[in-house]
Amino acid sequence: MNQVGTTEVVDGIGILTIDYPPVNALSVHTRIALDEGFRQFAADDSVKAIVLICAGRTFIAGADISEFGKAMGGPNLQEVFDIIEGGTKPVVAAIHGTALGGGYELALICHYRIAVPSAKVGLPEVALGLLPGAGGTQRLPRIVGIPAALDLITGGAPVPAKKALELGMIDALAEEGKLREDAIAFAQKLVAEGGPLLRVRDRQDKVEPYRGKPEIYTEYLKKNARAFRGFKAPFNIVKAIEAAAELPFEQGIERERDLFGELMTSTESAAQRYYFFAEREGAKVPDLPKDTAALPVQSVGVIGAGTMGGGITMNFLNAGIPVTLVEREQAALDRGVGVIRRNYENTAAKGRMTAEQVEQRMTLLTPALELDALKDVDLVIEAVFEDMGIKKDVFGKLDKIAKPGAILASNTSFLDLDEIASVTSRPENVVGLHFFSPANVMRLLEIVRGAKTSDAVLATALKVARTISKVPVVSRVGPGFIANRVMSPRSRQAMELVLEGPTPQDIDQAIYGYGFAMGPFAMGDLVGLDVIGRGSNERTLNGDLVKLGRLGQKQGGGFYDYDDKRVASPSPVAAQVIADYATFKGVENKGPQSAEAIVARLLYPVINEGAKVLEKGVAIRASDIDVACILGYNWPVYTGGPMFWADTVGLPKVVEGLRAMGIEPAKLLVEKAASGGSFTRG
Ligand code: 3H9
Repeated sequence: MNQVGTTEVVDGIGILTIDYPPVNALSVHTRIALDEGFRQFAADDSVKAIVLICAGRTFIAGADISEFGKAMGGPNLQEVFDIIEGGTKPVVAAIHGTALGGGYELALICHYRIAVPSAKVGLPEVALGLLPGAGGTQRLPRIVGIPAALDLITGGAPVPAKKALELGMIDALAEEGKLREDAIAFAQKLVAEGGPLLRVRDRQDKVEPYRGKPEIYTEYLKKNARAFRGFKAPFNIVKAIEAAAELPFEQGIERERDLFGELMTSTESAAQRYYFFAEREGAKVPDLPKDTAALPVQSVGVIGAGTMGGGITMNFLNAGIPVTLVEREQAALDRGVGVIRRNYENTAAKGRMTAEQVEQRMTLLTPALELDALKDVDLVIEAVFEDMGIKKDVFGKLDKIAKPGAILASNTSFLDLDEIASVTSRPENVVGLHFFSPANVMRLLEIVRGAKTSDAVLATALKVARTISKVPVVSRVGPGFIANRVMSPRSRQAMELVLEGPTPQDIDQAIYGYGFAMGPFAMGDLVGLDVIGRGSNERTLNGDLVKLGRLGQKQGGGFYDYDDKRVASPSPVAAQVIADYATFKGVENKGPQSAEAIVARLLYPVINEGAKVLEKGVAIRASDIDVACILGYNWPVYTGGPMFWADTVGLPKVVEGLRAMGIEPAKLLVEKAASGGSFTRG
């Protein structure tokens, strides 16, 4: 047996322990260990039942995603599963941590599943653009029925053990910390009772009632049309689950295999698998020594109780970290605290939190009117108005108030962090923590590393991100950092293109068709054209609409007209304003364009800006740009983000497209295109 598997026999129970850090993925080594362990126990007459358990932080968390697309060595998963399922001795899967994907499918092959209360089980393959390809789509419906299986597999969320027990996904709960003992006792009881072996594949009771009802699936797809749009996996999952109801088990497995194969070779899944690793790469900073110790952050101060400050505050309260929230005026402070409370109460009203939890969080919050209240906190995050003068004033004062060693962070979204840091006596303790609005919901956190930010402060910011469940990407100082900067050409191009012929609806539809939730004009109307155009004295298209009282959805329409229910329709008034503005700018109307051309016009420049951000070392790697755009701007994840998409399109085509638009491609982009290189592959 290799080092991944260990076997022992305790009172007639064979115990196979898998130990393959970090998450016991079903790599070739794990498959060999399973294969050898189960064969050994099958041949050992002293073994009456078997417990499969894992060492480390979790049960098996799934197939080894890094093996996908490569030649598979050793026994394949099916061969291993056949040995277990075809065996004559009862097998109990003993689950802690997370039994996910192929890991939970393996547990479903076992005759019984026992888990500690803190464990979670589930089939999250959909997030990788896949479906459970090791029998999960055929076995889970046989346990939970068709409707629950549809939600569980297309949703992919891991199910906590107690809920899993209610659903039948596990058979028993073990005591926390006593999994091994309880699993052995469970197995011994099975031996003592000597009943027949139950195989999930043989069960019919839960699927039978749904046989011959194709409308279940069409209705399900209709109901979820919005959520599934653009993805491939949910559609194949629904087909596979239908097969579980309609076909004999073996044929269902074949159907699952075909549908899995289709997904495995799709661009969507390749993009989503790339994204899985990309999210985890963001926290890795090559020049940050691995052993850099993070500073303790046990208390936080937030300056500014507006939307941003309030959202930031909630992240820490959610993580159990006390926050002192400072605002200048009592009324604004009360308003900010009130919004936080209301947000929690709304969550509680939806049943996602208890009233007690609301109070627990609120007691962690200390509202204050003076910066002096921040003298003892470990980390201060400034979220005041985006103005260099104001920020410098705040940091100057903070520097005198905050205790030595406290970290001073700014939530600035485009100002020069080094200039802000320069007014303090401790620029090494200054860092940018750029949250995206709503800050309590959006998962992206851009960590801005100033010229003088110390390693310890950077390491702390990365740890803070993990503590508050954010996905970090590290940016150097530069205008707009990563997400805002690379995405800004999209709206600029839209405003230019709309003068050349394509209408706002043509452009919005093309961008929606690409996979964004909304096009730039619908978005502008939603945010408010007065808000977007604020601060500019020049004549602009937005400004012309605002002058006519067209502020967007909230008043008078904007690029669109809106009815009472805020349903949009094309606006003849806006069309005239656009035509007049085009005349003023001397732009000739060249007529409509294809959706493909519109997408290229708006999004190739984003790729170009991404290349510049990389070239200048603002972003560490292309995948950080993709993560920032996907999480910060809802760029459709199944395209992989702008840089992965650029590689899918082909860099020479992007270069050519940019030149045709009169845009000079970034040097890095040109070089990669010429040398056959890529941003994200290899
Ligand atoms: C599948 O099973 C297909 C089958 O149906 C069919 C087959 C035929 N493989 O997330 P973390 C790495 S598809 C390889 O930071 P956490 C991860 O990259 C699979 N590597 O930890 C990271 O590496 P590094 C279905 C994996 O504690 C390290 O482990 N399963 C895998 O926050 C730690 O990860 C899933 O989709 C993997 N499967 O969360 C589950 N998983 O340290 C995917 C993790 O170098 N995994 N790594 O950056 C997860 O959801 C989380 O990792 C988990 C732990 C909840 C398990």
